[in-house]
Amino acid sequence: MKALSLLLLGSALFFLQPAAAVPAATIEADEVIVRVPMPGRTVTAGYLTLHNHSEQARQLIAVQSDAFARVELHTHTHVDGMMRMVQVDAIDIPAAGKVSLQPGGLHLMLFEPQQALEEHQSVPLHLQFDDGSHMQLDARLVMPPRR
Ligand SMILES: [Cu+2]
Repeated sequence: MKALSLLLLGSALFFLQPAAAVPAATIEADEVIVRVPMPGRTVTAGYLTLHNHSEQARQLIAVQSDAFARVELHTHTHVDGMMRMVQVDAIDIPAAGKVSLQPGGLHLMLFEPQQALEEHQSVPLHLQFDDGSHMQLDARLVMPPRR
């Protein structure tokens, strides 16, 4: 069962990242998604998990996308009992570990879509790391959760 799900995960990743040029060979990304902006909104969030297969801690320092005017690295923090989003300079990826960007925590904040964004399409993401390496990904567009 486990072998089967790993196999399925592997093929899903291959499908999601067909042309991924990955000079950052020791970093691997999965579960790469961007939410379709809510109607009338020009900002949305993106999530992914980064695995560090090296023995050195690494940092994600910047993300760009041709599909958005600007992408920021954000986290959530509690300020006076309220959840607030704040921009961060970098996201740590521990040595031989991983970091997950997910709702309520670290995330990508994507501003001003440059094209129409529809569910099941994908948008490119270009990730830059602190050691000068970089990674090109395709993020799957998903609908935001209903409230
Ligand atoms: Cu944010």
